[in-house]
Order: sequence, then structure tokens, then C-alpha cells
Amino acid sequence: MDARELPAEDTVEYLVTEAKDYCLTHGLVMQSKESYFTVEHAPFTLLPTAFPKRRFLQAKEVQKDFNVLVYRVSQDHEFLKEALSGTIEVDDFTAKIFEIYEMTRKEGLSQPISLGILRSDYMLDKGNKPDDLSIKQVEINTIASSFGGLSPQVRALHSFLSDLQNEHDPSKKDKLPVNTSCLGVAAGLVDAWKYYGNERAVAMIVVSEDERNRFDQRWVQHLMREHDPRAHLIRKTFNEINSKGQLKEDKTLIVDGYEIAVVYFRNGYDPHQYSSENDWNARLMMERSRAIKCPSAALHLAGTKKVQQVLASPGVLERFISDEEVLNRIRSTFTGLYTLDEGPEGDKTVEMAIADPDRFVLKPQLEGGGHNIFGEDIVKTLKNTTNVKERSKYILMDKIQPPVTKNYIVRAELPKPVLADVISELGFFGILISRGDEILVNREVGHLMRTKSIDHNDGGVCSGRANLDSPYLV
Ligand code: GSH
Repeated sequence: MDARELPAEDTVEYLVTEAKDYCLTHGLVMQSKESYFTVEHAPFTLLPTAFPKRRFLQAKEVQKDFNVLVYRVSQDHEFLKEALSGTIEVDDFTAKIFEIYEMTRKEGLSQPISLGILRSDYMLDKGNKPDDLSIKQVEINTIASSFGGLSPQVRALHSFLSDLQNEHDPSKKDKLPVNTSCLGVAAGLVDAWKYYGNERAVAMIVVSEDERNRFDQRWVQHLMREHDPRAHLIRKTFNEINSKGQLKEDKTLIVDGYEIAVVYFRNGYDPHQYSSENDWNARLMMERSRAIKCPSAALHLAGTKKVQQVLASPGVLERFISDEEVLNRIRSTFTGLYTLDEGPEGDKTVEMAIADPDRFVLKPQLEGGGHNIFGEDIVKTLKNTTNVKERSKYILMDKIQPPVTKNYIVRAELPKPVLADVISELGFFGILISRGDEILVNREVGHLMRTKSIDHNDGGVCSGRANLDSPYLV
């Protein structure tokens, strides 16, 4: 693969200074740990990362298929119930979301429209054909898919750095593909707001008290104005929704005096983000309401690792997709996924994992990165799980073998850029708006590339491991 050339050591310092200022000038920033109004540049790689164009286009093309798949899964009550039956017995968090899903289903949904802001993540895989890298899906996020806001700015940063190095050859610029993720996510929110049908209602982003990725969210908020300046986004925490929220008899959701048209969760994907039963009550109140949820509890559940694993089992995809070409497009991105549920198949998975743990990743249902288990810890975890039912908290997945490249990592907490061996992950954003069994909007809207040192097995930008990057098509 034609990797980008590393700049000479004496130009690195110059480029990094220019790059850091570029970030601050263009809002490629995160809140620092110190205080609310102190910002620092978001972590980034100095160079974009080479990525085969063919594989980039493949991942881009399959996004709309994944949007439909995830949506159909979210509509299939029998399937979700069956697929998650073992998991909800032992995983309290999934069980809670499932309970909200069941409760609101039985009551009758007050809002048939739902919004999905999805991101499907891939790694290149050497597999047994190092000369023909394939893409393998790591996961699909159906809640709080982040960095659609900042990602286009990373492409702009890399384009600027390329100009500084006098790479004015326009064919080189073409290699940094245009990225409209921020506009696309913003347009998705505005479209959902319009479908709600009350101009005076607002969209609400649910955030945590200590959110440091605020500017990624702000970018989306500000670009919403480009679609429709009447579409406002207000920020609320679970705490505020608890104290200032109210569900009217007709299921209208009012928070702080505003009627809520769209609830956009950028919090609530991890059990620790629910500090008490009150926060769960707030989630239930929102789910019960007439507001359009992003995501609905059903769509949240459709993004669990367990569902990902079941979908990869032989014959299951056919339940949702009949077109052979679409089936093949989706299936070609799947890596080996194995059940750990009680029973002979699960027992076989345990044996296989213990015999060769380095071939696999053990994944709990948790979102947000940094929770996966590797190597000898897989053996320990499985051996210590004496109650066989508890195994259903996890699924086992083949470890993807991405190519290792070299890049400079630039992080605010590091005194100097660090030249490291790195691996990358590329995600595509999808927007899906549905009303009952009708799809109203299905779009692929842009991408996100993240790169991290091979010293980190797991974790994204928010968990302090990965760095924002952009693809350089080869
Ligand atoms: N609360 C933060 C935000 O809203 O940006 C983080 C949310 C989060 O961790 N989202 C996950 C993600 O996309 C999906 S559940 N992470 C990307 C990363 O941190 O690199």
C-alpha cells in the first residue's frame, strides 16, 4: 500500500505548530479537563492514512443497506426478544432498555417516526490475503455516534498541511475525499424536526454533566441553521430533564417550557450514565413521549453486540433482506462472530477461545469503547464465569488484522508529537428516518477515520485512545 511519506524531522515541529493553530482556529477542539471554557485541540494524526479507494467506496455504498437492516431489526419484536433473551437475563443494562422497549410497545407507541444517526465502523483486514485487504465491520453504533461534527475539519486540516508541504498537485487533493458528515447529521436532525410538525417545538440533545466532546455536538447544532434557522437545539442533562421535564396527557414532552420535537441522545449508552432510578425514569418519560427519539429504545437494542452476532449467524440475514446483491454486500463485511449463550454452540465457542485467545476479542454489550477483553484476559474471564448463563453478557469475535502504519500522533496532553506504529478504523454515517414500516429518509452522509497506537487494543477518541484522522485514497 502506498503509505504517505513522513515529513522530515525538522519540518514536523513547524507542521505541528501550524496544525494546532489550525485546529483552534477551526473549532477542531474538545473541552480540556480543567474547566468548561478551556479548550484544547482534539487529538489528531499529522498525516492522513492511506486507505484503498475500492474499500472506501465499498463501505460507503453498503451504508444505506445497513441503515435498512438495522431499522428492520428494530421493527421485529419477535426477533429482538429471541436474540436478546439470554443477554437480558444477565446484563442489567440491556435488560433495562429492553424493559422500556416492552413497556412502551404495550402501551402503544405515541410516535411512529424514529430517527437513526448511525455509524458503521470498519477495519482493513489482512486475513490470509495480505495483498488484497478486505474491510471487516467492527460494530454499528445506533446511539451517540460521535465525531460527525469534527470529522470534516480533519480533512480540511490534512489538506492545509499538504499545501504547506507544497503538494499542489490537484490529483493529490482528490485523494482526500470530501466529507459531509456534519452537514449530514445536522440535516437528519432538521428533517426529523420537520416531520414532527410543530415549528415552535425544538430538538433536544441529551448530554452528560461533564461532556468534553461538546464542540463536536456544537458543530452539528450550528450547521442545523444552514438547513433551517428555525430548528433550534437545546442541551439538557438527565438531571435537568428530571427537574424541568413533564409529559402531558397527550404525550407531548415539555422540558424547561419547550415542546420537544426530537430527543437526540449523546448520553445514556452506558449504565454509569444513569446515576439513579430518576435518570431511568427520565429515559422512560422520553420514550413514552410524542417526541421523535434518536434512537428509539428499539433502535438502541438493534445496535447491541448480541444482535450483531446473531445477524452474522447462517440464514439470519435473509429474514430481513431478500435481495441477493444486498445480502452479499452486507455479508462481505462480516467477520467471524460466535455465540456464548448456554448450550453446545456456546460451549464450543468457549473451547475455541481458550485454545487460541489471541485470535479473538471478547465483547460485552457496552458502548463507548474501552470495554473489550483480549488475550489471556479472555481465558480468565471465561474460566471465572462459572454460571454458564452469565456468558451471555458477551459475544466472541474474530480479531481483525489491520495493516500497521507509521504516523505522528499529536495530543494536547503530550509535550511533543509521537511517532508511533498505528492502526486505523473508518466509519460511515447513516441517516434513517422511518414512520412505522415506511422509510422516509435513507442516506449515507460522510465518514470518520480514527487512528491509534498499536499499544492500545481498544477504545475511541472519547476514551482517550484514538486520534482523529482522515483517509488518503490509494
Ligand atoms: N458523549 C460523547 C459524545 O456525545 O460525543 C461520547 C459518545 C460516545 O462514546 N459515542 C461512541 C462513539 O461514537 C458510540 S456509543 N465514540 C467514538 C470515539 O470516541 O472515538
